Amino acid sequence: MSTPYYVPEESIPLPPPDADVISTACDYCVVACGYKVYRWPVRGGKVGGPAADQNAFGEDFPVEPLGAWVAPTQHNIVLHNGEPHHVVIIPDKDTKHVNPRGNSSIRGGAIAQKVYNPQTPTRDRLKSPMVRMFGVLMPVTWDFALDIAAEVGKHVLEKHGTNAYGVKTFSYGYMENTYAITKYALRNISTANFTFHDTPSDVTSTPGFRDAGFDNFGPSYEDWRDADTLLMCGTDPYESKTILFTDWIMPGIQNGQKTIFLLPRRTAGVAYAEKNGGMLIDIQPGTDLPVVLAIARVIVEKGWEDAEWIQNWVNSKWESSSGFGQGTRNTPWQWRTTWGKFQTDGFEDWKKWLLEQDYAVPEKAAEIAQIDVEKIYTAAEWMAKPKADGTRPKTSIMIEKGFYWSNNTGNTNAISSLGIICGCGGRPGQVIGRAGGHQRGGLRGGSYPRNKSPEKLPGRRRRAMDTDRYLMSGHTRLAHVIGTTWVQAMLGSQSLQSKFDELTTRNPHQVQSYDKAEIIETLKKRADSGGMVVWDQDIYLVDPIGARYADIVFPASGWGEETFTRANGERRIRLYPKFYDAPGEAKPDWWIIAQLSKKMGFEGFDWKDSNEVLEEGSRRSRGSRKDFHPVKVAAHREGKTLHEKLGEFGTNGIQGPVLMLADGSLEETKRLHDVNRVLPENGPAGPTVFNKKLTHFNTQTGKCNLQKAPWSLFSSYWEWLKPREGEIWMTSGRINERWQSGYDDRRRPYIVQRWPENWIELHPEDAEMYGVESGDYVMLYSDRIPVQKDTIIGIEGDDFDFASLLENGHIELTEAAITAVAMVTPAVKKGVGYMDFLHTSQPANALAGRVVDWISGNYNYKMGIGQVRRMGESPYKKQLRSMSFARRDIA
Ligand SMILES: Nc1nc2c(c(=O)[nH]1)N[C@H]1C(S)=C(S)[C@@H](COP(=O)(O)OP(=O)(O)OC[C@H]3O[C@@H](n4cnc5c(=O)[nH]c(N)nc54)[C@H](O)[C@@H]3O)O[C@H]1N2
Ligand SMILES: Nc1nc2c(c(=O)[nH]1)N[C@H]1C(S)=C(S)[C@@H](COP(=O)(O)OP(=O)(O)OC[C@H]3O[C@@H](n4cnc5c(=O)[nH]c(N)nc54)[C@H](O)[C@@H]3O)O[C@H]1N2
Ligand SMILES: [Mo]
Repeated sequence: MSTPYYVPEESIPLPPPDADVISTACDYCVVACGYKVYRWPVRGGKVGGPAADQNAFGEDFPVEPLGAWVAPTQHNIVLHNGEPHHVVIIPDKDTKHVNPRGNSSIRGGAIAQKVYNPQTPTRDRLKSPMVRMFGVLMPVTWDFALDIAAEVGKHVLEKHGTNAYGVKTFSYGYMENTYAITKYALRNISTANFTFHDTPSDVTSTPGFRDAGFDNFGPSYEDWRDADTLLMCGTDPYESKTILFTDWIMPGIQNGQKTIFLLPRRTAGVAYAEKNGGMLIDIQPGTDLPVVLAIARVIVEKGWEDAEWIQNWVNSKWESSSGFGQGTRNTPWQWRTTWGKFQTDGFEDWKKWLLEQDYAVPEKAAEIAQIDVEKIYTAAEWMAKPKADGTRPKTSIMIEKGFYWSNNTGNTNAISSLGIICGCGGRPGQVIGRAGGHQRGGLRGGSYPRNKSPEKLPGRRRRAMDTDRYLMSGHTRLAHVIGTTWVQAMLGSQSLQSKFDELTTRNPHQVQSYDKAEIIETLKKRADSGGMVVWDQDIYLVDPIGARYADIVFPASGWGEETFTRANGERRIRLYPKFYDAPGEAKPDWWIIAQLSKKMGFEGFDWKDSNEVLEEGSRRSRGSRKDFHPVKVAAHREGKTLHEKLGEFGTNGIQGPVLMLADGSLEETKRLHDVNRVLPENGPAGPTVFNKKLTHFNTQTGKCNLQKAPWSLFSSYWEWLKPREGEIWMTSGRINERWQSGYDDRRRPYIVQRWPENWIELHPEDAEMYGVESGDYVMLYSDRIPVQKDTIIGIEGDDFDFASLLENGHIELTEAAITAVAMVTPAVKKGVGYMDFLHTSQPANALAGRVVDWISGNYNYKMGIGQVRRMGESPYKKQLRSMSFARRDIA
C-alpha cells in the first residue's frame, strides 16, 4: 500500500489578458462538456492580475458567489512549441450547449492534471517506442520498432492467415484515430479477429434497440429534461454522466419530472430524485426483464398504452413480414428473428404473448426481483396513465450499462417494447436512448469481414468472432492492442490472464538479442510455435498488457497533443485542437497506424496531418448519426480545411447528422426519429444523405418492431448463477470520482487519497454474516466462475443456451479471487456487493463469468458472484486521511 496524502497548492496564476484561448471539450465521459484552455508563456514571468482589465476572464477577483474561477487542479505547465507555458483549463462559461452554466464534474474539473508535466505523477507517460529484449522493454527508435512489427505482422498474415492477426482497439479515441485503425485492421488486414475495448465481438451493444428501430443516441439533452416521467435503467447519470444529470435532469426534476431509477443501489442521484418525489426500483441484479415486462403488462391491462402512436408507428403483421424478402435474411433483425423467439405481428399479437408470460405478472416479477410490487404499479401509472384532462404524460426512457450489461438481448428487447407502447421515441421529451459511456469517436475505414468469422449456426448469418474465446483457443498469433487494458476489462479476467501468460511469457521463444533480424526471427518462431506476440499502443505502460505481455510498445499522444474530432451523447461534433507538445516521441494513434501500414506494404496511408485523415474519412460518416460530410464540402467551398471549419463552431460544435440545404447552408439535427421534422421538399442537396432515421425508425418500413423478450433465453444462466449459500452477487460499476481503469486518476494525488484501491459496498446484514466492518480488508472469491471454452457449431436453436452448454461440456468452472476494502452501507441491496468495475490490480471482472449473451455475443459484465472473507483491518479503517466510509447516497 502507498501512503496517499495530498497537500493542495495554495494559489495559481491567473491568465493575463493576452493569453491564447483555445476552445475544446473534456476528454472523458460521453457528455463532453465544453472547455477553454488559456495558455501563456512562462518566460517573462507574466501573469494576470485581480482587476478585470488585468486578466483574460475580464473579471474582478475574487469573484462571487462561487469564489475563484480557477482551482489549483485546473492549472498546469506544459511545453508548447518547445517552450514552457502555463495552461489554465476550465469549463467554458460562454458555451450555449451541453454545460451551458459552465459546470463540470469532478473528473473534468481537474482535467488540467491529465496533461504531461514531468514534475507531476504524469511523468511516467510513455515517451518512446520500446522493444522487449532480454526480458526488458528498452527504448528504441520508431523505425526499429516499426520494422519489427511490420515484418512479424506480414509473416503472421502469410503463414497463419488474417484471423491470426488480432486487433483489439478503443472505439472512441477520436475519429481521426479510429478511421486509421479500422482502415488498417478491416480494409487492409481484413481480419475477423477484431473488436472494440468494451466487447469481445464487434456486435451491436443494444440488440433490442437495433431490432426495434431505435438509434442509441437519438435524443438530445433537452429531451431528458423535458420528459414528465423519466425511467432510467441501469444508470445513475449523476455518477457517470454528471453534467447530464446536474444541468439537464435536475432542472427537469425541479420542474416536476417524475424520475424512476431501476438499480440495485441507492446512489446520490437516486437520493436526489427520491427527495423530490421520484422512486428507486431496487431490483437484484439481472432481474430487469421481468420488472420491465410487468410494468408493460399493467399498462396494457389498464388500456393505458399510446394507441394512436401504436397505430401510426408500429409494424402490423404485413409490415413485419415485409422485412423477410425471398433472399438471405441479412439484416441483424432478420437474423435474430430466425429463432422465431422475438418477432410479433404487431401490438395485439405482442399483447397476447405478454399476457401469457407468468414472470411478467407483477407479483411474480416482484418476487424474482425482490422488490415491493407497488413500485411496478406506480411506475406504470407514472409512465402511461393519462392525466385528468386526457392528455398523456411525456415519457422517456434512458438505459445504460447496469441494464444492458446484465441481460443484453433480453433487457434491450423488453425495454424497447415498453418504450413503444408509452409513445417514446421521436418527439420532444418523449424519447428512448442510451445515456452513453465514452464519447462517440468511431469512424469506420473498412467493414468487418463477417464471412471470415467462425461463429456460425447452420442456415444463419455469421456473427462477429468472439475474440477472447479465439485467443483462449490459441488461434491468435499476433495481438495489436490499442488503448485498452483488455485483460482486466473482459470477463473471467484471471483465467484470460493466465492464457496470455502461457502464450507470451511462458513461450520458449523470448528475445535474447539486440539484433533486429534475430528479434524478428524469434518473434516469428513464437507465433509459429502456437504462441502469441503482442504490440501495445497506449499512453502509459499498463500492467499486464504492456508491462508484462507486450513485445513492442508504441507511445501514443492524446487529448490536447494533436488536433482531433469527436461527437458526444447528443451527436454534437466538436474539434479538440492541439494545445501543447506530446511527451518525447509519442505520436498520435493515426500516425502510428499509418507508419506501420506503410511498412507492411499497404497503400493509402500517406496523410500529412490529422485533418487529412478526417477529410478522407468524412465520406464514411455519410448517412450515419454523426454525418459531418456536408461540413467538409462547406469548408472547401469557403477555402478552409475541415478542421478549420469545425473549429469555428467552438464548444457549441455542430449537431449531427448535418444536412446541407439548397442554398449551401448547414442544418443540424436536434433529435433522430423526429416524426415532426420536415425535410427539404426537393430532396437532399449536394453531399447530403437523408437517413431514414432522421424522420422515421430504423426498420424495413420505418415503423417500430414490437418484440417479445422471453425470460427463458437468460433465466437458465441467471438461475444457475444466482447466489448460493454463503454467496452474494458481485456486481460492479462506476463512481463519480474515477475514470475507467484510473490511468489518469492514479496520477492525481487527491483521487488516490480518496480511492486508493478497490472497495466493495456490502449491505449491513451481509457484512454481519461475513463478520466484516467498514474499513476491513476482504477477500472476494469464488470457485465457480463459468467460462465458455470453445466455439461450437450449433444445430438446434437452443445449443447456445447456458443449460445446454453446461450439459454438453462447453463450460468450465474456474477459481478467482481479488481483494478489496469493505464499505458497509444500506445503500446497496441485501445480497449484492458492488465494487469499482476496473481497478487494474484488483479487477472485479475476475468474478464475472466469461459466457456471452448467446443471441448477441456481448458479455453480461454485471453478473458476478462470490463469497467474502475478512482478512483483517485495512490501514484506512482508523486513519482519517485516506478513504471515507461515509454514506454516498445523500442528496
Ligand atoms: N465517473 C465515471 N463516469 C463514467 C465512466 C467512468 O469510468 N467513471 N465510464 C464511462 C463509460 S465507458 C461508460 S460505458 C459509462 C457507463 O455508465 P453507467 O451505465 O451509468 O455506469 P455503471 O456504473 O457501469 O453502471 C450503472 C449502475 O448499474 C447498476 N447495476 C448493476 N447490475 C445491475 C443490473 O443487473 N440491473 C440494473 N438495472 N442495474 C445494475 C449498478 O448499481 C451501477 O451503479 O460511464 C461513462 N462515464
Ligand atoms: N465488470 C465490468 N466490466 C466492464 C464494464 C462494466 O461495466 N463492468 N464495462 C465495459 C466498458 S463499457 C468499458 S468502456 C471497458 C473499459 O475498459 P478499458 O478499455 O480497458 O479501460 P480504459 O481505462 O478506458 O482503457 C483505456 C486505455 O487506453 C489508454 N489511453 C488513454 N488515452 C489514449 C490514447 O489517446 N491513445 C492510446 N493508444 N491509448 C490511450 C489508457 O492509458 C488505458 O490504458 O470495460 C468493460 N468492462
Ligand atoms: Mo464503456
